Amino acid sequence: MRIDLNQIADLNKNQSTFEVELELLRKKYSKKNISINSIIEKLIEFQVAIPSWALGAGGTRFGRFSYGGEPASLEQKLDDIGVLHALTKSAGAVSLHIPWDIPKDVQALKEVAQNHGIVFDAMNSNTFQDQPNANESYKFGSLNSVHEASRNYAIEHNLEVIKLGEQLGSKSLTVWLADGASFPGQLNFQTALKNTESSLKNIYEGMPNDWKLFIEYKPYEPNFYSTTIQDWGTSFMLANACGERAYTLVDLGHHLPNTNIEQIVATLMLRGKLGGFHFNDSKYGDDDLTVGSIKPYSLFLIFNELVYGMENNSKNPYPAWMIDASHNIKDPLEDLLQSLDAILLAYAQALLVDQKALREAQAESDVVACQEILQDAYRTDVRPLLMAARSRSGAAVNPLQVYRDLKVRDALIKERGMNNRATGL
Ligand code: PSV
Ligand code: MN
Repeated sequence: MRIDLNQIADLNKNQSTFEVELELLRKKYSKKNISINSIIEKLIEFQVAIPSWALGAGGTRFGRFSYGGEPASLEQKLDDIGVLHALTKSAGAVSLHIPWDIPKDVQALKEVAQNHGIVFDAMNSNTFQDQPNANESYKFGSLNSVHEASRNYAIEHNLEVIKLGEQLGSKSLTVWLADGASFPGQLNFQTALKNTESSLKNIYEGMPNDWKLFIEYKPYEPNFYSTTIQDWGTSFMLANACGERAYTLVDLGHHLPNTNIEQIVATLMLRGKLGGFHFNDSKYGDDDLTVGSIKPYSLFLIFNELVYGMENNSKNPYPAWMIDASHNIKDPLEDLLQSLDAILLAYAQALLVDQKALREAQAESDVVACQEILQDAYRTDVRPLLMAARSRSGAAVNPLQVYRDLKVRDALIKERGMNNRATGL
């Protein structure tokens, strides 16, 4: 399945009313010396990696409801990302999870990706599941394990993932560990942490010099008493222990309720240690819901800190953006289109914040003005900005509508049938 770019151009012709609203925005923001054109440029540049495991039905531990036309191979997954990228021009990267997605023919796969304009972003290792015929088990941990053989086995797996990533042109490895304890007393916390640090250092040493290591944290699940890398502080400490090219990765779903994620972002960026970012949304835990579906104001506040950090913390690398969500009842591609939209909306709102006025209001401790400035940006309808960015980059002005108008899911079902099952969780 490939989207015909002429069809997108044709459908865009009926969607030009946003130009009027754009002019109004231009007028309003030129008074504040905020350039609408440079915001549109930034929106066009913003690329979010799609994880290879998000293209099929996700499911929960209580069941899974299959989706027709799911991609059965890695090539088909790239084709699906190709659809998202053609419609939005903001999904120009894929993040692979190994061993869910081991390429059969690396060269052929690179060609498929290139044809779709997709690059290979961070590689993800998986030491939270035992694979068939595995020599060692991760049941009681991997990089933190009390068993040296399990630790070495997990280190070796990460080094293999790096080798594969090198062939694909990736430049980073994300390590998320399920390692922890389900019951008190099961683990010696200090030994578990020391083992994790030493294993991560081994992986770090095995990375090429131009690679980055992203260390992801999560408070609980699948272990419900303790997780060895439970929070940003632990990840930050481990990243510092590993070296300059090791960073913390923030996944929006990996915080206890009401955590101030925007403050975590600011702290990490101040120290140049925010390397990667996983987008999703949640009500209770790691719910992996569509980005912006539950807490759009929080997402805006987080983007406000990301924008500030990208402009003021030159030591912090440009973060690797990825959507890390799961789709239980929605068409996965429609869900990803909604997530991409929500990410860009929050980014555009944050770019509209009058930073100069905000600094002045902060300096005068004018709390009311500070809130007004932030909320003025948040309450601005930025959809015309996204539409302008898409129209200029050759994407669909209204991606979801075009996806439906072109009956993409029906075409995928016709091509692949009803019973394919994508690899992943
Ligand atoms: C774990 O919950 C996580 O956020 C990690 O990023 C994994 O790689 C991904 O989800 C898929 O399980
Ligand atoms: Mn994640």
